[in-house]
Amino acid sequence: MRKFAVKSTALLVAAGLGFGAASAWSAESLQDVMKRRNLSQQDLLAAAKTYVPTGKRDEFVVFSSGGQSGQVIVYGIPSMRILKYLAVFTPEPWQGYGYDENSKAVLAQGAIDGKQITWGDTHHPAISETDGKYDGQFLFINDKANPRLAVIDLRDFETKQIVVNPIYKSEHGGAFVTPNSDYVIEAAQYPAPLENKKFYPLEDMNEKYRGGVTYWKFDRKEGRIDPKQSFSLELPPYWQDLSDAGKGPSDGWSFTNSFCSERYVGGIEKGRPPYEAGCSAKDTDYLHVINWKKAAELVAAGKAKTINGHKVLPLEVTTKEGVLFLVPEPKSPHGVDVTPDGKFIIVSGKLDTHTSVYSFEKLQAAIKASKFESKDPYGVPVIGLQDALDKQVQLGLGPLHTQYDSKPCIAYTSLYVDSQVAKWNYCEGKVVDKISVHYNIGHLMAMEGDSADPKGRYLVALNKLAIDRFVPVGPLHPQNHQLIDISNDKMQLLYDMPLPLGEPHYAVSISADKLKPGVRYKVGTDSRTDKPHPGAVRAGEEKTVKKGNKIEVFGTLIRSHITPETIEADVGDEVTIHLTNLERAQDETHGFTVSTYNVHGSIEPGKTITVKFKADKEGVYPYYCTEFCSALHLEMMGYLLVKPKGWKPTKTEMAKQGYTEGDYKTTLKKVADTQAVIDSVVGYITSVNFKDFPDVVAMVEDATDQLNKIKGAKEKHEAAAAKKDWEQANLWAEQVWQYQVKAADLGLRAKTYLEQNGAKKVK
Ligand SMILES: [Cu+2]
Repeated sequence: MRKFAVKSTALLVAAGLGFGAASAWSAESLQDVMKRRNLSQQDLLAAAKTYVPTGKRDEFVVFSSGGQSGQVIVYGIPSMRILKYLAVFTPEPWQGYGYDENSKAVLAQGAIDGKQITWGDTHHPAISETDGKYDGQFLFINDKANPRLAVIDLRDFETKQIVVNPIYKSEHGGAFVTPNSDYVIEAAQYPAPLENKKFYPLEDMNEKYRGGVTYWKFDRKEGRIDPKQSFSLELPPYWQDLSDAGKGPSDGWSFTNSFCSERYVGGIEKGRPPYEAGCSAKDTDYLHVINWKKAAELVAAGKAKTINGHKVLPLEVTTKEGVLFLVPEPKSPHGVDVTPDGKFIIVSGKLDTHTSVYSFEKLQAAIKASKFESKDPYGVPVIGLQDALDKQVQLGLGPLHTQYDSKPCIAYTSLYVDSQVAKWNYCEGKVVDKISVHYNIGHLMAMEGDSADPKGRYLVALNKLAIDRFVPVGPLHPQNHQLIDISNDKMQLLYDMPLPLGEPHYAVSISADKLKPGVRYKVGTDSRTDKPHPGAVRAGEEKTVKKGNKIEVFGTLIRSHITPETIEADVGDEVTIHLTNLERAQDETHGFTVSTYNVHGSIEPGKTITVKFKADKEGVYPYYCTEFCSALHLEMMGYLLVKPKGWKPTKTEMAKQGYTEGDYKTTLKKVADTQAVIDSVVGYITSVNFKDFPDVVAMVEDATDQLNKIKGAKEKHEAAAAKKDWEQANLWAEQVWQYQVKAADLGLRAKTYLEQNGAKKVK
C-alpha cells in the first residue's frame, strides 16, 4: 500500500501533475531539509547521534535531582526524553503522592518535630552499588533544606521511606553509598548545635556549633534504612560539603570535604564583612578522611554518645581511636571524587585553578607512621598536603566536580568560571581536550561515571543558567542539561535539554538494561510498605461497612467500573475508601478521585490504595476514574451521596428506559456477532506459543476474568426475559456485551503483540 502511494506520486510528478509545495515536501531529500532548516553537517551528526526512532529505546537512564521541586527527574540518553518525575519530598498529584493515605504515610515520615514539610531541595541522587558497581536496585536522594534522605525502590520507581537526620539543621553532602550499599553517607553543611531545640549564640560557634557526617545503615533485604543501626561522627564546625566512599583498596574509608574552615561568622547588618568574605580568606580548607568501618566498630563497642536518640561518635573518640584525619585542600573545594580503581581521590578547589589528586596509599602511609604536620583546634590530626598529594593539575578557572571515563586515567572536570569541561589524564597529569558549554556548569555526569565501572560514551553538563538558549518563558528560565559525546578524542556537544522542574543539582546515570522494574503488583499490595494492604478485596468480595459515623468501603477497579457505584453517607461521616485494581495487563492503571474532597489515587495493576476524608458537606459528589483506561472510561464512575441529617427516601424506583422485546433481540444479535470475533481471536492466540510471553499471559488472564463474568449477567438477562421484564433483560444483555468488548479489546492487543513479537505456531 505504501509502495503504491509513493509510486503513484512519482508518476504524477513525472507527468507534470504534482501537487505543488505539498508534494515537493513529501519528496524532500536530506539536503533539502538541511538547507530549509539551515543545518550544518555537524548538526546532522549530532541529530543522528541523539535521535531514537519510534519504538526504540534509550541506552542509559538518568536520575536527576529535581532541585527545589523536591522530586527526581528521570530521562533517557541519548534522546534526552523525559520519562518520569518521581514524587519524593513533595506531593505529586498524578501518582496520588500525598493524596492517598499510603503515600501520605511516607511523606509523614519526613515531618520534623511534628511539623509536616511539603517541599524539599533535592541535591545528590545515588544508585545502590554492589562491589562499587551500579546494581539498579535502589535510588537515594537528599534534601538539603530540611536535612532528610529518601529511599526509592527501582522495582516500581516509588518512594518508600524518608528519614530525618536527627542532628543536623542543614546538609548538602548526601547521598553517597559505600561500595556494597551498607551505608548511605550524608554530611552536614551549615554548623549548628547538634542537640535539637538548643540555642547558643553565634559567639559560641567554635565551642557549641558542630558539623558531622552520618552513616545511614541500609538494609537491602528490607529495602529500607535502619535508623537504629545508623550513626554519625561529630565533626568540627567547618562547613562540610560533598562526600565520596572509598572503593577497592580504599574501601572502608570515606572522604568529605569542607569549606569555611575559618569558622567565620558574618553579620553584615552589624557592620561585619559578610560570610562570603570571611569564608574564603584562607588558602586551604580541610578534606576529612574517615575510617568508617572502624567507626562502625566503635559504635558497636558502645563508644558513641546519644544525641536526640541517635548514636554520635564524639571528636575525642574519633581522634583518639584513629578514625578521623584532616588533609589541607585547595580553597573552597566542591567535589571530592574517588577514582574507579579506588587509588586516588580528586578534589577541586573552586577558588583555585588546580585540581588535586590525593594518593590513598600516601594517606595511609602518613597515618601508619603517625606523620602529622599539626592538629586542628579540636585535636584532629592534620596530614601534610605534600605527604598526601600525588599531583596537582592546572585545569582552568573554577574547577568543581570530576567524573570518570571507561578509558583508564581519563577524567572530566567541570570548570564553573570558564564554562567549560576539561578532559584530562590524571595518571599523566595533563589536559587532553576542552569543550565550551553553556553558562556556568555545576556538576557533570558521565555514564556510571562515579562508579567502579564507568561506561564512557556520554557526558552531561548540568548548567546553572539558560540565557538565550530556549524560547523565552518569562523571567524564570528552565535549566539546561547539555549532552556531550565523549566516545572520541574530541568531545562533541550534541544536545541542549531544558529541564523545567527546579534546579537539578546532580544526576546519576545507569545502563538501561540494568533496570528491571515490574509492571504489576501482587494483587492487594500496598506499594508504599510492599506488604499486603489490609483493605484489599478480590472480585465479588466488595463491601461497605458502616459503624457509627464511620464508613469503610472495600472496593475494586476493573475496566470499566468501580465497585461500588454508590456510596451513601450521612453528613459528618468519616469515609474511608480502599480500592484494589484487579487488572493484570500492563499499563492498565486506574485513577480515583471524589469531587471536592481533595483526594486522589493512582492505582496500577494489583495495587491497593486508601483515601480518607470527612464527608462534611451534604450534597452529591461524583467519583470517577482519572486515568483514561478504556473506551468506556468516562462511564467508570459512581456517586457519593452525602445525605442531610434525618433524611428519609420517598421514591424507591429509578426512571425507566422503556426497552422492548425488540431491543433485547437486537442486543442478543450484537452479543452473538461479538462472540464470533472473540472466538476467532482466541483461536489465533491458542494456536501459537502465547504462554512464552508473560505480557500476553497477563492480558489473557484479564480477558478470561471479563469472560467469566458473562455467566452471571447471562443468567440475569435470561431470567428477566422469561418474566418478560424487557428493561432488565436488555440492560443485563448489554452488560454481557460490555464484558465481551473488554475481553475482545484485550484479545486483539494480545494478538497484535504476538504477531509483532514472533509468536510461533503450536500443535
Ligand atoms: Cu479507569
